[in-house]
Amino acid sequence: MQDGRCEIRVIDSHTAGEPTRVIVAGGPKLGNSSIAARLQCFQSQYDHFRSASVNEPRGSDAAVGALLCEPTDPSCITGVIFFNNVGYLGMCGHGTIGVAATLAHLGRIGPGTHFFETPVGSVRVELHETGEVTFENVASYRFLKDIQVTTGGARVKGDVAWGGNWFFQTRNTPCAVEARNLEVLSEYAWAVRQALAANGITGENGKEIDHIEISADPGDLPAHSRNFVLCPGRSYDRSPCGTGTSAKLACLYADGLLREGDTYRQAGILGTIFEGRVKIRENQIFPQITGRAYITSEARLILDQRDPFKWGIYL
Ligand code: PYC
Repeated sequence: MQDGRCEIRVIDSHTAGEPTRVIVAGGPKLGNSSIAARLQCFQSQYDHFRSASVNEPRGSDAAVGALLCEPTDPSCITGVIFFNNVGYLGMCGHGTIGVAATLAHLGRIGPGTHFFETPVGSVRVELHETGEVTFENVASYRFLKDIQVTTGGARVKGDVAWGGNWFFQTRNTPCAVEARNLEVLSEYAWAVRQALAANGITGENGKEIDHIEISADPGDLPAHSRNFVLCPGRSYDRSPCGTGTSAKLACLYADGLLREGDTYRQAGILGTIFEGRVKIRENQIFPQITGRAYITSEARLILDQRDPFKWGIYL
């Protein structure tokens, strides 16, 4: 804090429409423990930094933040902790692509292979000469198949799967999966999330299922399916969701509907597309997702101690 104010330096990008705000300087100092332990420290001691950087009035409900930190694994170029308007993420696919684009923008990486250390494991990131990015996610898997809940009298059936975050994957939908129906889709997905919680349906080890993915046929889009993904803070993913696509690929592979090396094109609610494949190692499914991010701004967030909302609108 200097002259009653402090500054956080950020670089903003969007990946297939979904924003990422990377904190490159001025973030909290979280020590040298594992990235998962540093996430706990961020959450318990510095949560106001999360709110200040992604919540209004500086951010938006859709913004995902990424705090860069020193990796513990020397083969990684950076550690990264992802967060959003209500809390923290294990991994973030669109965010990983955004971090790669940001590091390239800063001249810290060039085309080639790099590793990022996240709270749920290391991910391999390939920056292509074209500017596209492919990341190989942490091992992904289906945990529960054909789970059924009822909401508003309607039965909803789907799978619970891990793709770096916990997802409920369903093909049930109250309307066409198109941007004109965002409000109806959001209400429905929120009700599904609440019904899962009310029925005690969780991910492994009781972990909350905080992402709901509704998949449908892609219509005229050059894709295999189109999705709508509701994120933990009730905002929808503008991109096809990298961790959601990973969880979906794991389910498709488990059902014999996708083979190693096949390309699966996942469209999101805005019509933007991620390309996915799976790699199998030691009987585990490693999704590989390709997309592209664009840098939209470089900024210094100013936290003025006289400002009643210096830590964001923090409800
Ligand atoms: O791309 O994995 C993703 C993601 C998670 C939440 C928002 N985007």
